[in-house]
Amino acid sequence: MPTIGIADTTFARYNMGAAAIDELKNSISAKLIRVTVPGIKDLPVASKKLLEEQNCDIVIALGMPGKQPQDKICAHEASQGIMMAQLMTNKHIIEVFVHEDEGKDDQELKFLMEQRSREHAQNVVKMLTRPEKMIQEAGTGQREGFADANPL
Ligand code: RDL
Ligand code: RDL
Ligand code: RDL
Repeated sequence: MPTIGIADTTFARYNMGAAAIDELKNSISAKLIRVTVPGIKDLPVASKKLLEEQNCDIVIALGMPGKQPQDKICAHEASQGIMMAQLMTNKHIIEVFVHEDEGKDDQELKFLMEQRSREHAQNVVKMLTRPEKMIQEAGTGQREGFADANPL
């Protein structure tokens, strides 16, 4: 049975970790280990600890970069840390970021945070148990949250 780590933040305005966990529970028989940290810059080490100390096979890291310019820089830095943690552990950390300004209002933002968390949880399941399904979807314009893009 695989072990999946879930790392999320208290900064986010929606419980992204709960959405991901609900989706995982309905889709895969796995041990789930959750950790919540203050913000996205804390996700890289939280994820690395899940991979190395809790022996997770994969981690889903969820967070919400805010609207301000300093938040966008913070998101870029957090992403770089998440990528570094992946390279250091040779394991995937699926980064689920929803920028606060991606939704035109609170309702749409809530929808996007819920939906992107769930769709990336499905990516985690596929990468872990059915990598051939990912190959079938290659080049099909998949997006998480809003509608997929048109394949050419
Ligand atoms: O280590 C404590 C904090 O520095 C860390 O939690 C940061 O990720 C918090 N944070 C910011 O400092 C910031 O300027 C966050 C954001 N912006 C942000 O947009 N989203 C976050 N955290 O999740
Ligand atoms: O780890 C899961 C995702 O974070 C990761 O697959 C990203 O590469 C997905 N992604 C974005 O989050 C984004 O804002 C992509 C793009 N933009 C993009 O322009 N092209 C991509 N992925 O292939
Ligand atoms: O094609 C429209 C959007 O997908 C595009 O604007 C993306 O850049 C939005 N986006 C993010 O900003 C992000 O941080 C996406 C992701 N993460 C993601 O993981 N999956 C997406 N979009 O489909």
